[in-house]
Amino acid sequence: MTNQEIAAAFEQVADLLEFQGANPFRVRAYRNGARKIVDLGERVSEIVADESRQLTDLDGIGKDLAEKIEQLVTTGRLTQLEELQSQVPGTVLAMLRVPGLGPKKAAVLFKELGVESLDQLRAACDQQQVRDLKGFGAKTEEAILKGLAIAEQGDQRTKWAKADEIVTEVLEHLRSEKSIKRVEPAGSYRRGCETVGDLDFLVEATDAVKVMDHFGNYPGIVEVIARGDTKMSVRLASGMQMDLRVVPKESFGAASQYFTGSKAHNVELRGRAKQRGLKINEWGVFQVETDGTETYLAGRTEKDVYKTMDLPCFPPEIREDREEFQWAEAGKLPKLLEQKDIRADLHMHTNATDGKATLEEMIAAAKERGLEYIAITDHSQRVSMANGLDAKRALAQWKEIDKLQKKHDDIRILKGIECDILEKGGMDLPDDVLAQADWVIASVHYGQNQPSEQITERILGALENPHVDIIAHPTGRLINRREPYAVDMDQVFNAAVKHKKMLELNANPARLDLHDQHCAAARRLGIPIVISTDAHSTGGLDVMRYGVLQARRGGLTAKDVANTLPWEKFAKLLN
Ligand code: DGT
Ligand code: CA
Ligand code: CA
Ligand code: ZN
Repeated sequence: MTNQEIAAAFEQVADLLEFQGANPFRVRAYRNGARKIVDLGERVSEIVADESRQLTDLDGIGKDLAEKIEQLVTTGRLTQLEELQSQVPGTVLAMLRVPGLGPKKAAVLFKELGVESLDQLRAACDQQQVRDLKGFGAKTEEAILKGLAIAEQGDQRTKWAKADEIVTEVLEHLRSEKSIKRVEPAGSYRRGCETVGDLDFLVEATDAVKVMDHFGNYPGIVEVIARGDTKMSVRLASGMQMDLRVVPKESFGAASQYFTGSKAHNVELRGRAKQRGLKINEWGVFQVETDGTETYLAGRTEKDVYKTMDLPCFPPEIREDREEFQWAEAGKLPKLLEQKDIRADLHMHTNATDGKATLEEMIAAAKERGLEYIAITDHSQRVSMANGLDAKRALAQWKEIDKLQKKHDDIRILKGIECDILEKGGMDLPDDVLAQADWVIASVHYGQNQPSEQITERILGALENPHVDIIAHPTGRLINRREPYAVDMDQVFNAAVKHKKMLELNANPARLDLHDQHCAAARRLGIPIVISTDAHSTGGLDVMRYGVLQARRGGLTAKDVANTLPWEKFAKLLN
């Protein structure tokens, strides 16, 4: 069981207790526990397994939480959570997941209006009953309606980063079974999609029964949905489904190809095969004779499968039936970006604003990660919640950076700022201040709900400012939580070309903004993309890999990404 899953269970307990009107201190204990577990630098399950260590030694974890963690790790379940869930209707649980609607508000809706499902909630909002409740108002009602739309379109898809944690654990579990020769993930996870619906695993083994028994023992499984001779589907406590298939050696590549998808890519591939008198399925590639007999041609590796079609073994990230077949035919399959190509990280915060680490700690962490140049980009004054920098504090920080630069000759530290684009348009700091920075990021944090024309104007205004180098998280979406701004991206792309600006691919797994198709569009237009972590702690620097994956899905090569350039070349691009 991952730390994330344990934390999610505690968050759910807290939500349900709060919904029931439990003692706020009790509620807070669970929330604090959840946060502690997420922030912990190591796996809780390992501490449980280690006889020489005690969970209660961790700060913020008392005897009660420790017992619950042990139960979760060893059985994959939490009796207390199950009891609470049985006391509250399932439809109310769905309500708690509506963004903008916490357990407290849900309790009021339940008590005052008898609302206990998403449908009833929508009806109450439509009839404008919600705005009259104490502590709600028209704005809240609107926010709930928006949240409903997100909840209804299924927030059950899991963010890739979280899926990756689960996959890592499941692979480790599966590989401990000796009779398993090979196991590989497939599906949308392997294609690096920003969210995944369910997880797909392929196993090469001779004894399918043994494999499936072992798979079923994975802690955290709450339900076996189906089990056949070679296929098994299970559900995890988080609700995530996992499919496992056992395949013979001669079909492993064919099965990998088939179950990696995407469906659209497979449909195109099979259509092409048919034209050649071939048949491709999860068992292999077969020559179909006129009398209907089939001869096995290939299937051990994916490469063999594609080779029968004179196609290259496409990187999974681009198997979407977008441009990959044309690229292959023209012999122009891009050599996709790799993590090792990244030389710089140009968006990070320190504890001068809302970061956790000091300037020096961020520099040290960047060096540890082998970065050749970085930009320190704390928030500007408008972001008062984050203690944003005014002109004076920004200039003082840059002076400090000049000093530190002298101590570090092995990394280049850019004096940067993440400057807000004001609601009424214009930058949050005066031009003569921005002129003294090496690197200016422009961001929208306020007025995100403005109509398209207005918010687009603001961003175009920033692109026209000669001191601005780049727009951060250009669409503002938060996966599963917040829709993108109504910004007209075509205009943003055109302005970026015209004013020779860069665009950020924010690597935070909750943002991944620009999304993959935007990256592809930027590439076609020759707009340099900068992949940045937007780190708010030293550990935050490690999210770069999610951005790299997203860039690969957009078909980006090292050449398309500016922070792959050596410093001298990047400096030239800046000027
Ligand atoms: P997901 O789970 O919704 O994030 O997306 P996938 O792509 O993982 O889809 P999933 O789990 O339903 O199936 C895994 C792969 O299996 C899918 O990418 C392609 C293949 N596949 C599934 N159903 C079909 C089908 O009806 N036709 C074809 N050609 N391929 C299929
Ligand atoms: Ca899947
Ligand atoms: Ca599946
Ligand atoms: Zn930032």
